[in-house]
Amino acid sequence: MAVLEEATTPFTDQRPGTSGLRKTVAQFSQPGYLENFVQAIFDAVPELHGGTLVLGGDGRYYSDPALRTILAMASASGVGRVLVGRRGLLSTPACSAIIRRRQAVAGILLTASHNPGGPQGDFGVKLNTGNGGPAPEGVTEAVYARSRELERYRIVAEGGEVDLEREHETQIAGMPVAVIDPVADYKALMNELFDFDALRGLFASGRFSMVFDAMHAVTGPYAKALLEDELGAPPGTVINGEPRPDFGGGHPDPNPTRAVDLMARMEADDGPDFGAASDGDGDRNMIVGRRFFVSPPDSLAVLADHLDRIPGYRGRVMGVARSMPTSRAVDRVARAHGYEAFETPTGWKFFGNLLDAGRIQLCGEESFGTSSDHVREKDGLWAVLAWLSILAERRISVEAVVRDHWARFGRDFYTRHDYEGLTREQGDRVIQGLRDKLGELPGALTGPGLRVSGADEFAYTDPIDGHAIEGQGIRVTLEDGSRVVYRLSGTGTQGATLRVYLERWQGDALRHNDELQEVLGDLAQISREIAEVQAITGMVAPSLVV
Ligand code: VG1
Ligand code: CO
Repeated sequence: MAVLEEATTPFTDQRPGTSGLRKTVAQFSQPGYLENFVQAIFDAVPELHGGTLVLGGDGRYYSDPALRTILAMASASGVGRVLVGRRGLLSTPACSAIIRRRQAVAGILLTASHNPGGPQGDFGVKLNTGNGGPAPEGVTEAVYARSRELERYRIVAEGGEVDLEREHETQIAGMPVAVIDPVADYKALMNELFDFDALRGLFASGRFSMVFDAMHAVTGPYAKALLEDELGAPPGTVINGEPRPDFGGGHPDPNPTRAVDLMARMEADDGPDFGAASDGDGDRNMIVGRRFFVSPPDSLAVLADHLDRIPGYRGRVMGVARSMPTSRAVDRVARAHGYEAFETPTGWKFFGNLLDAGRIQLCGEESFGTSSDHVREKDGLWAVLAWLSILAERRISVEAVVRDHWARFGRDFYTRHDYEGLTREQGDRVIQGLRDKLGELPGALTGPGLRVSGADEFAYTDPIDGHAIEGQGIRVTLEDGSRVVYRLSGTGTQGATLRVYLERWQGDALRHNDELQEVLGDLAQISREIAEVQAITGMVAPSLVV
């Protein structure tokens, strides 16, 4: 085989974020840029020599050339075998499932998740390890270190010709390559967890309808195969179901602001009973009822309350976890059920050890991510099937399920305010400013008259391996128990985004109307006042409210 050694420039970039390397397409198309990072992966993950690699992505622009480069580089670096999704497609949770079911040693996912795609959009390379989860910090650090010293990468001359449109087995310079059905393993796994007959019964009842918005991203084929073909939902249940390189020009982030088609349908008088959407790579989910949005922390809490009634989980739920900025609603459910409850930093990789150790079976983040121990990633469609299971059993509306939850546990009013488009320097100044006054905040009286009762910066020690990490967000609590959390986004590709998370628990939630932002209005004001948002950023209000 002819292995070529090509020159590349050592990386001078900042370290990859929580979700691997995520950059603009323009940055990725610089000569040797993608190659540098990919070679660093092959060098830093020795298991790949002779091992099986799973390869795919959300189908975004630039995926095709990148797939072909990675295949030819894998061959040159001695990878044992590559399983690649047909048309280069694999959702993040499906990739995780395939790694686990087929004993692969790693996965490379070409995705920038919910970031927009297209020539002006973003691209990304994400590394998963043999447990099917995002590479832990030790591995990403090793890749990063290697990327900074690399001057050459290895690639075979042949390899650009693999037909990715059909399932078949082939080879590239001696390395076996299988082009596989992206959906089959995932569908089989869902069938093991959920009672498909019960879900079929729900659709067959004629008294239930749903719409799933795939946002022209990777979940279209998965949702059609599961909901329409397998469970009998009528054709047309899945909208925007054809994956497109630019996601149809949209922003594949499943929240009420971005999933406009779905929200419009759910507002209609004769709208569907149940709505859901997923993001670019299929790991996120938004759940909505008719004219009723379910906040992700509430969705997590409701799932925790019902999980042991779903076949795959009966009698084996021991614990649940949430990321720190996620509301504490799920903690109350854990207490009621006698489950252990964990609070982890933002980012799915922090759930990995707890899942591997069997300490938790369910986990979630406020950013529309929920999943269980069936994979080591967030799983958008899993959450949809879990909600369908609840609805099939209880035969009441989404709104009734959530209102019943609030009546039993109280309500955690919750919202996230994003201040986007800041410079890095502005973002850092906000966080540093808060850090500097952590000591003087407790006892301080805020403008709206509430006193601060506590302030700290979240640090985490992994209960399984003892790994410690600091600087994971600033937490401020008020005397009435409300909480304000501040952190900077780690997934953006330009500038900085300040995320401010607001929450207030009320036991008599049913007495309130649904004016969420009103209930949290004073907290929003307090959050800006404490962090001096206007003085530092010039912004008087968030640019995105979720
Ligand atoms: C965001 C979310 C975080 C999530 C991460 C990756 O990170 O807040 O909860 O784990 O995206 O999600 P940040 O640092 O921008 O706040 V995904 O769908 O890109 O895997
Ligand atoms: Co995602």
